[in-house]
Amino acid sequence: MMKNQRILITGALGQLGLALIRELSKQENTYVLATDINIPKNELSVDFEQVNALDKNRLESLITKHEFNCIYHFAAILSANGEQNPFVSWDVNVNSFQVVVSLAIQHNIQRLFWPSSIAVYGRDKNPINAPQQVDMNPHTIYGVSKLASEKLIRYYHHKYNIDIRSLRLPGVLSTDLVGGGTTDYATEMVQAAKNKMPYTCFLAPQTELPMIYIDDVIMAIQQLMETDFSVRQQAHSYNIMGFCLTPRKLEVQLKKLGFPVVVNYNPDYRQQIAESWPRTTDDQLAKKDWGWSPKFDLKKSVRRMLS
Ligand code: AKB
Repeated sequence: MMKNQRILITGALGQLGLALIRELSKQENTYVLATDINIPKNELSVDFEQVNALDKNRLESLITKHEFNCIYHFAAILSANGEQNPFVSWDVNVNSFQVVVSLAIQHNIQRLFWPSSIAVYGRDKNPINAPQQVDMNPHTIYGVSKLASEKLIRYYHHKYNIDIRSLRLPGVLSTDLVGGGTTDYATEMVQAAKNKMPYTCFLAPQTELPMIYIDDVIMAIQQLMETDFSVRQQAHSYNIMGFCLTPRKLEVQLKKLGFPVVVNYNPDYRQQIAESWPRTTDDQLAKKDWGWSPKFDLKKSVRRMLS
């Protein structure tokens, strides 16, 4: 781990940011500044500034003031929301990446983390065990922007030797739901079960997608950020996944755990997005390069979310 970490987080009020803040707050010798375009609903355990991740001048003044040596860049518009306005989605997803990476190069930031997504795969993907490297033709602007940024990671790594670490994430189960994603149904259904409310699921009952529990994501991010890599190993967006889930499997699991949720199925445009993604991904490379091994299966994840 880097000694005296000085960390900047963009898009900090999303699912990943909030969980990472909780984890980083436990660490000694670590200063964290969380930033987001929105303001927090609840008090955070770290400093916060309201910043648009496209505002290069504002970010630069914060980098100069706080002398960060590490950035987690989470600001993004997710798959379902992205389809409402592809141009805005590209702007936020790719141009904020450009802003953050250019500042990181200019200010000698040692290490950056940026999450990619299974959305980089398209209809012509291998639906089962989707390989780490394969032709990719994403179906959403979110996937297109993630794939473009994956390519930029490689390019900037070769051109400027900048150390950007990345995971290609499946749907993430957590209690911090922010919204706008296609895999959000899982967190929404658990919330509904917890609150004894009926739930209308926007995906069909048998729609299979790869999923992961948030604690495994945070563990993976930390492992990846702390690994001493050879040059060859940097510049990958590593596939990782926990388990394969369908809405029906989740409904059954909730009932087994004593939460008799009533689920209605009413698939909408998000069904097409889900069907363009793989059902499972091959995460062998992450296992080989830095020892990835998930700890949470479906039952353990749902139990944790309900507790
Ligand atoms: C989404 O559903 O858009 C995200 C993702 C899979 O990247 N959760």
